[in-house]
Amino acid sequence: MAENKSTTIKSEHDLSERINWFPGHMTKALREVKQKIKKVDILVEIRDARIPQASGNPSISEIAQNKPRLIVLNKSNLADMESCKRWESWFLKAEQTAIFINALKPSSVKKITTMSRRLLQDKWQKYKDKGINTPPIRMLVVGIPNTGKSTVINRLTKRNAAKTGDRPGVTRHQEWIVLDKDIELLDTPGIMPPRIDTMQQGMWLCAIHAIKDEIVGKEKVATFLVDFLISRNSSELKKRYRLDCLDHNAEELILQIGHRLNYKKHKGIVDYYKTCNQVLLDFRKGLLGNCSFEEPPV
Ligand SMILES: Nc1nc2c(ncn2[C@@H]2O[C@H](COP(=O)(O)OP(=O)(O)O)[C@@H](O)[C@H]2O)c(=O)[nH]1
Ligand SMILES: [Mg+2]
Repeated sequence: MAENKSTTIKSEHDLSERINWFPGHMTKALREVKQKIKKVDILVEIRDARIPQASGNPSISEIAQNKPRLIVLNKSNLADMESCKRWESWFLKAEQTAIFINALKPSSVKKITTMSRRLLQDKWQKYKDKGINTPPIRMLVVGIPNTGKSTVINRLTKRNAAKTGDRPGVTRHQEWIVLDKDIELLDTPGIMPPRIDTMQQGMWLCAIHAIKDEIVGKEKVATFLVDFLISRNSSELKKRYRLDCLDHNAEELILQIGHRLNYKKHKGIVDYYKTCNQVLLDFRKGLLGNCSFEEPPV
């Protein structure tokens, strides 16, 4: 993979060639996650609320060993609220437990422990009925890159530290972080590689930065994104860069944005790469408005 990393994908064929490399990486990553899963009672799968299904990894079902799974749709503060509502109903119908959170908000992250306890309630009740002392619930955070796994883990840990106050809040014994008397967290997340089935999914994953920009090239990711925002008639895009109208193609608009930002090279020519980079930075900070890429299947 390394040798091809810096090249730019020019066509769909080019991308599908790249997709073919993932299985090798996937096998190794999945093997590691599989080992971690063995140690826990519940999987907390962090996804991106802007692509609720394509930011998951279907292979997780195969290696989950029938353990309960909580799907956490993070970064909901960057997603379109109406779309989140549609997905909420979809997950309910599909009988998958999914919650929307914003990991930057402590109260939101708290939902994870509450739901985890609820998902294991019946199993733990059986222990109690038999008079067996209930073990702590052990959980593992899994997910593709950049979905917020580390942020979630840090928040869950901090919450506990704040609560306990006068004694060491985070008890580290080996690899477990004690979150509460009845709940423990494996301290390193299981990192799942993204699975790309289509060019469109690949581009969504690039937009949310689950795939490094270098794989596809910043220009291509930014062009895709601006195209998407044009299709949504994004007032935020227009406002942010003081554009007169969006009645242009993505390349033309990026050039206009470059002019507005005064990102120029010699002789006043727009620095296209720098402009694309800025658009991506702004989008990922939420400065180009809330948006969701994927809609629930009908
Ligand atoms: N806006 C927003 N940003 C988030 C949220 N959760 C995480 N981030 C940011 O997303 C980036 C990646 O988060 P990180 O926890 O490192 O992801 P990881 O690769 O899955 O461990 C960081 O810049 C976080 O600050 C969220 O709910 N909302
Ligand atoms: Mg991380």
